[in-house]
Order: sequence, then C-alpha cells, then structure tokens
Amino acid sequence: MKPSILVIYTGGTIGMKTDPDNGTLIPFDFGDIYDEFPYLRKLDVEIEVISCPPVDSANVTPAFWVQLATLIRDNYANHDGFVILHGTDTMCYTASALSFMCENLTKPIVFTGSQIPIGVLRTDGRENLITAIEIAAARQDGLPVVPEVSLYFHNKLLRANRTTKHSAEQLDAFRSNNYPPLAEVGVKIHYNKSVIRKIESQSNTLTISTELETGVEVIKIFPGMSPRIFSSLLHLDAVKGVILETYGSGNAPVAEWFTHTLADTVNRGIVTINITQCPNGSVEMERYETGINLLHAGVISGRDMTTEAAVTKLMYLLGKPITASERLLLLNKPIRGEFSR
Ligand code: ASN
Repeated sequence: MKPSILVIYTGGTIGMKTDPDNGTLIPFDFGDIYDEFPYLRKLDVEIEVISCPPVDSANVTPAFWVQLATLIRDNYANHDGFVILHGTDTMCYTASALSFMCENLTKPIVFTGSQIPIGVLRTDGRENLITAIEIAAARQDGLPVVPEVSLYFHNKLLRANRTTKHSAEQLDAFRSNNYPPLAEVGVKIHYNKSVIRKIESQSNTLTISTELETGVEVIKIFPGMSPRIFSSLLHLDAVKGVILETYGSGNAPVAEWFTHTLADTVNRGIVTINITQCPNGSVEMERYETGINLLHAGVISGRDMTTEAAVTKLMYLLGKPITASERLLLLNKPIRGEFSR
C-alpha cells in the first residue's frame, strides 16, 4: 500500500503565487495540489492536503502551535507522515515547540517552506515540497526512516529543535550548528541513520501537551547593560522563566549587582536558563570565574540549545503539572535530542 502523507499548509512565502491579472503575490490554493503540481502524482505516495487560513509566520503564537498539534493528533491514525508548510521566519520556533508538545511520536513530521514564492518560476519551494513529502513517506522494514520532528530546506534535513534561521537572503536559509544533518540530499537522499532518533516503542500512543506557559522572556546581555533595566526585566509580574543569552561558554559579568539579581530571581522560583550568544558551541559554566558565579546563583545550563529550543522547552515544561524538582530534572537532560550531553 502507498504511504499516506498529510500536507498541512499554514502560510508563508511558499504559499504565494503571482496573480496573472496584475502581477501581485496572492495566496495559492493548496487544496488543488495535483492541479498545480501534476508531477506529485509520480511520487508513490497518497497525498491529502489541509489548508489552514494562511498566516505570515511573524503572526504565529503558541495558540497556533496548539491548533497545529491538535490537527496532527486528530489525523494521526490515518496517515504515515506529516509535512507542514510554514513561513520561514518563525518556522524554527513552531518546529521546536511541536517537537516538545508531541509526546511518544512514532511518525515523521517534516517542516518546510521557501524563500521564493511557489508560483515564481525560480522558486525553491517546489524541490523543498517534493523532497519533504518523500522524506515523510520514507520507510525501511515497514518503519518510518525519520520518526521525529524535522525541518527540510535546501538539500538538508535537520533536527527541528536544533535549527535557526540564519539568512534572510540565501536559499540555504537554516542552520543546525550543534548537530549534524539527519539527511543530505544530492542525486540520492543519504540518511545519517546514527543521528536520527530511535523510537522506544511503536505501541505508545501519541499525546499532545497543550498547556504552554507564555510567561517566558529572553534577555541578551551586552557590555553596558543597565543594572536597573536588568532588575526590572526580572521583576515583571508575568515572568515565570528566563532565557539568559550570555557570552562564549556561558560567561557574564562578575559584578555584585548582576550575580545578586540573578540569585534573587532564582530564589523567587523563576526558572533561569543560560544559553550562549555564539551560534556554535556550548555553555560550560565551570570553565571561567565569569560562568561559575551563575552556576552558584542557581542558573541552569542550557548547554548547546538554540534560543528557539530553550524558549519552547521552557514554555512546555512550565505548562506541565509537575513539581519543581521534576522540572529541574527534565531541564537538565535532553528530552527530544535538543542538546548534546
Ligand atoms: N515572511 C515569510 C514568513 O515567515 C517569510 C517566508 O516564508 N520566506 O511567513
């Protein structure tokens, strides 16, 4: 039997085509996918399409992630894999969020999009769409080859929660700086099987976690940061979790005001995670005096997590009805391969 793939279209540049009447970009109707892309029939795959009201991904919210996860859960039993067409600007946030929200996932969810509208002749969307479908449908010995949330773009398949959009211009728009590609696409698709997630049990049923805590803020430190502003940001009522973007291997000023403010924040029960501003490499707070102070203040190491993964993991774990010590345990270990051990 042909594998069945559900394509969920959510918007972004990939969904645009030129209006023949006046040359403007208008949304494309993915419901007619075979009319527009007859060559998709050549794939040995059954394709069903759900078109959501198209959004520019700058307008995506956690409520949208919940809708998307619910849509996948409701259609999970009837399909072998899922392809999500999404705007590129916040694709890494949505893809990271879904990687945490979908518990016991055993089927592929592949995110893709494009830099050039699909209705433009030189689009990158056509290849991204076809290969994403092929990857979502790939099976070996009756099992999916990539049973995790991934992002396919410009010849590379990346683990979703390791990705960052790095270019507003190049077609090669995404990077996974701290984890190797799950697959590389040339004449053939080469799966890097040793780095693809293994499923613990096929019999587990998918559940989705829909309670996300949005009281999370990201603070990027810089030389000359005002102690008053720093303290105000950490005393906002709504704040339940903080992602601190520090220098190099997780370093920050040793000044008394800085360390004291952070220790006080942690003591008030606000979960604080340290990630690095460097695109590549990991936080190691034990390495310098400027890092060890943060460790002593109770700041948690985010290792080599991206901002996108740190934000969405924190929203997911703060939304879960678990104790503070259970949460701490889950923050200190990779739960979906989001950081290196
Ligand atoms: N602004 C678009 C979006 O993220 C960019 C794109 O898809 N290339 O929705």
